[in-house]
Amino acid sequence: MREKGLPAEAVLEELKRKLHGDFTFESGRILGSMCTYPHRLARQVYAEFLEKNLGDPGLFPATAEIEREVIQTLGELLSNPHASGNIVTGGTEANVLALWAFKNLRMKNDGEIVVPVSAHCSFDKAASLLGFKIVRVGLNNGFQVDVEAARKAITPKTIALVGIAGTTGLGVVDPIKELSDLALEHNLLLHVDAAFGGFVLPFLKELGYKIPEFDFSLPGVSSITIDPHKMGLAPIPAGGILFRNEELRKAIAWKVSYLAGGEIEQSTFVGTRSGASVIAVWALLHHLGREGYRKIVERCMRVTWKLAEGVKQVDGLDIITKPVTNVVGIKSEDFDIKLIAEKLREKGWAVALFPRYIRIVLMPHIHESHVERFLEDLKKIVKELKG
Ligand code: 0PR
Repeated sequence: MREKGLPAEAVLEELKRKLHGDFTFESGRILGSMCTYPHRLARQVYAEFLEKNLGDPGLFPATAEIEREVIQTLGELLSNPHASGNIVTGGTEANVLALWAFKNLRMKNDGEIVVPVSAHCSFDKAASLLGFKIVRVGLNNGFQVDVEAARKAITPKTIALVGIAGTTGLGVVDPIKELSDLALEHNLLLHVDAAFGGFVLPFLKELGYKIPEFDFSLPGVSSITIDPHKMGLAPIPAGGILFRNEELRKAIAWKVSYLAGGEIEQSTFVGTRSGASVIAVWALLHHLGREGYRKIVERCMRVTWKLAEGVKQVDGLDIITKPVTNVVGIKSEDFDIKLIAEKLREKGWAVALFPRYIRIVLMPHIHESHVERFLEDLKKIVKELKG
């Protein structure tokens, strides 16, 4: 550390220079991320209430009340105003918390969780932390979990099933109703990872898209992850974990008695945590409302169709499957997809590379003009590869 501090302006100058190398959402070049530029109001609110700490809610009871309201609103969005939960650091913490609760409720010596191969790696982290075994099951032609394979994977040690509503790779939705039936039939818990889809699917439904049920309206669903810092437009960190009822959440509740604000019950992984994040989510839910989120999702889907149609017209390329949400998988029978991704990155496009396809997420910061420029580069690359 330097002996004598620099003036604030000099520090800001230096930071601007140092951070120049980062991608920015405004550039429209970040095509492979599930995060986006936070909404202007959320940035303002976040900065204003930065000191609020939900790790000691006795000091900030009004902020704690705001969190309860946010959870209730998200619960309503997911067909259960009585859901119990927290705004956490992200989808990883939310998924770990759900499985932690399941473990505390059901695991004896060992336990297994049946998870689609398409699931996010946070489930592997959860298994490693919590000491249960993940049993991965394959997908059907629509890249959704194969429910029969899930059924066959159930053993006497199985505690729970996981379904995904908006997969990390392709944004598709597992047959959650069938998983819910399976969970009820075998007395298993069911966690739905809607980290991405939670802020997309309810609005697609309102826009008239045919969206299968995926939320608490299905009686077998025990918990849902829904992340405001993805399609909710909230600043990082803001994930969400909702349990069907208080009893499930209580399975991970810890009493902390010595705090300045008095004894509390904590059901998050972390102690000290951002109240500003939660307040920013509250502000967005109130400012945008259903109508605002519907408009955002509608625009994202328009851009998604434009990209999907454009890709189909490039000789040698195709989309993996018809987009269900604002995610497009680009594949090629003729060329090495890894090579195409490398060339796109050389041209300054930040795309995500999966084993068989390039994933593009049409987040709100991607406009039609960005898609047009991207398609031009894609065509150039394919032309080059053809020689
Ligand atoms: N569940 C699903 C379905 C996810 O897609 C993700 C992450 C998570 C859980 C975990 O969420 P956190 O990252 O909030 O813990 N999905 C994004 C992805 O893998 C994460 C991401 C976001 C990656 C922005 C890159 C990036 O630039 O794409």
